[in-house]
Amino acid sequence: MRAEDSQSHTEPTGAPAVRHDWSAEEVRALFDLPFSDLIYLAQTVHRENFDANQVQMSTLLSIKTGGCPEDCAYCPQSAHYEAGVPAERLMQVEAVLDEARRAKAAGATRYCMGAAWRSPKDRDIEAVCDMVEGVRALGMESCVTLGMLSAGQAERLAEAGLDYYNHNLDTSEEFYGKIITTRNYQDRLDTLAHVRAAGINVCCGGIVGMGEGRGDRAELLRTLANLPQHPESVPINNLVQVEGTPLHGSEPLDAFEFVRAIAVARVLMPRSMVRLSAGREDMSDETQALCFLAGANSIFLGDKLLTTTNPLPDSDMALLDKLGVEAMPI
Ligand code: SAM
Ligand code: DTB
Ligand code: SF4
Repeated sequence: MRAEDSQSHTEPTGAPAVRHDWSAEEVRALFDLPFSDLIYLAQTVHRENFDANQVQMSTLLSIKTGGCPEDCAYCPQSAHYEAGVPAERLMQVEAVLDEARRAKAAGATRYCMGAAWRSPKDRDIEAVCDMVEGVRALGMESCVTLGMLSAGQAERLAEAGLDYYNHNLDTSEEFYGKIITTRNYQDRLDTLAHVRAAGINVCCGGIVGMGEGRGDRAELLRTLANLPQHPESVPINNLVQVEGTPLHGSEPLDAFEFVRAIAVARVLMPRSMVRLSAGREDMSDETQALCFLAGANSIFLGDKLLTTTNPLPDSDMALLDKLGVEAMPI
């Protein structure tokens, strides 16, 4: 586990302080650095905190697909759009654990289970707790993403041994209203506070390439870095454009701009795992290598994300092998 144990400003070790007071100007100035300067800074911070040749691997499974009442403009699982993803019921525990065993055999150390809910019902939480216990019994870390949680639901998941809860802020508070109208930014922050209070590690990041500006990307990362405690995992997703969703046909983000977002996340949250998340299928090997150089140290392994495709594990292993990158142990 890579929880930050100390996040104070004055650290007697001489290690650079983990900060929570970044100004908008400071973060924007990082984004605006010459590319080589930014990568050099991010790689330096990365090496101060991690083995630079290790990448953590998580595998995703959609345990409850489609029919979601929320209107997230990027998401093929929203019932508001026709993206060809039919609504399904929550999977049975044993079927989930069969998939988790396969993921472990393929090299994943964390199993992430996602549900297309606005928020879970208490009886759903009980079924998910069985899944969490089963995944942990396999010797894997567990992560779930189920939408908004009450304080009590977060405590119940903690009791079952849940290691991580994923809940993304997605973008800046200002741009958020252009992407989702059925919930607000504060709803997201409240769930993150419940997860943190329950003692579960926080996995929180966002999506870039949704038509937002550099200022929105900077504000997203600043909001994450200025939380009372940095999320232990920070997934940076590049929008996967799915036909039928409102964001299909958006102008794709320049690859260097994506790498900049990874680098700024690394500099702002030096001890967090920065995950090069959705969108890798549309990236060249060289862009992914630049992301690792910029401080990304986690990926999703497996040919499927939730409903969309991801690079084949064999091709990922070949890339990591070419780069001399090893799997990070738990
Ligand atoms: N329904 C829950 C929620 O939204 O919190 C959990 C599942 S939801 C699919 C998890 C995350 O997947 C979203 O917060 C979003 O960041 C990411 N995501 C969904 N669709 C995506 C897409 N087309 N491209 C990139 N990321 C996406
Ligand atoms: C995250 O930040 N990215 C993952 C995980 N958390 C749940 C989800 C990506 C979903 C991509 C679209 C899909 O496959 O449906
Ligand atoms: Fe529902 Fe989550 Fe998709 Fe939004 S991102 S529509 S909440 S499944």
